[in-house]
Amino acid sequence: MIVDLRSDTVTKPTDEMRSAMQTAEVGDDVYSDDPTINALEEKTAKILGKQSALFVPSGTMGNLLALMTHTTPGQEIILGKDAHIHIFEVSGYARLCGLGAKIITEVDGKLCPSEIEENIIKSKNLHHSSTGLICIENTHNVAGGIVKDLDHMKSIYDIGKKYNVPVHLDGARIFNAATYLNVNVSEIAKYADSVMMCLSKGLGAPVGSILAGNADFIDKARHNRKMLGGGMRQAGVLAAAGIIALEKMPSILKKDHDNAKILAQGLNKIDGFNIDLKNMHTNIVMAKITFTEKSAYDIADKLKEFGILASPFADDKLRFTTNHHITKENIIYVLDKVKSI
Ligand code: TLP
Repeated sequence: MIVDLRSDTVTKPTDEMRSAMQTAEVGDDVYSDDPTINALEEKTAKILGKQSALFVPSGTMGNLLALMTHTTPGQEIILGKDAHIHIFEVSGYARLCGLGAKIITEVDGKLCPSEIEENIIKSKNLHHSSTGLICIENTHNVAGGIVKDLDHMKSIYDIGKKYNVPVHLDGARIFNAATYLNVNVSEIAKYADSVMMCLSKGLGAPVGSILAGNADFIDKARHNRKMLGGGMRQAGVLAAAGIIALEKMPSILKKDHDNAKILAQGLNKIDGFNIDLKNMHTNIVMAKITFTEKSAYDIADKLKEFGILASPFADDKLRFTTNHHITKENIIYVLDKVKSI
């Protein structure tokens, strides 16, 4: 048996997605001729409460387009030290967008609003650049799937408005955040000028993410997507799965969260594993490994012998991510094997 808890990106398309892919109407999306992509973009814009949306191959490209479209080279962005954009996107903000960064502290996946305010460049000065964007992440991956509440989102958005600096939300898992908060995703998205969300994670689509924002921003992002080679032609076969992901999959995320909680509670009872249960909000269990003689990498290797796959994030951090293929029985099996090692 294989229990793959490395990520929710490992999910395979459902049968319904596969049949929708087979029958999807397609056209050349670079000419805006793909009806299925157009339908997906319209549907997602509506769900997120934004004017417009753009289908992109990956979350990384969606974030990169947001950075590139909101800013001009030489500006600075403000983001957290553990932000996915900072640590998992190959420093694209510097290499491809020519941006500097003010990297600030994060506590429980939250940026401190006053620290954001301090780091915004407020006056014109020969020596300084200017602040082009504030980036936030909800749910926060490295912090263990933590959800930022709406008041916190608003407090950051208000600072952005005060200084005329746009806010971009890396909402790769915004549906997980909405499930936890029991709100519509638009309630979260309204506190950001642009939002990137992934169809290919907990929602189970094989490929694709969405960037959403106002119409002018998305027109410019579409142009930048072409420059990056992201004009995808007859990709309606992929968008068809994305539509099913949006329609059918959000309701199953609660089950993933419940399974993650059972796993976290069980692991926390095992010596050498420590999980911050009060911050167990969604489908990511970030276990702190407290063994001195065994690292997260050693434990991941050992678990592989039982067909259990997990992601070491550091010597002392092992990530388990539930997804729609994972059952409660799988979790019981994992806990049993972890105890045995
Ligand atoms: N995250 C992946 C890995 O890159 C770590 C994962 O397995 O969790 N924003 C956030 C918050 C993400 O977690 C990810 C993917 C992305 C953006 C990028 O999405 P993709 O993989 O589609 O480029």
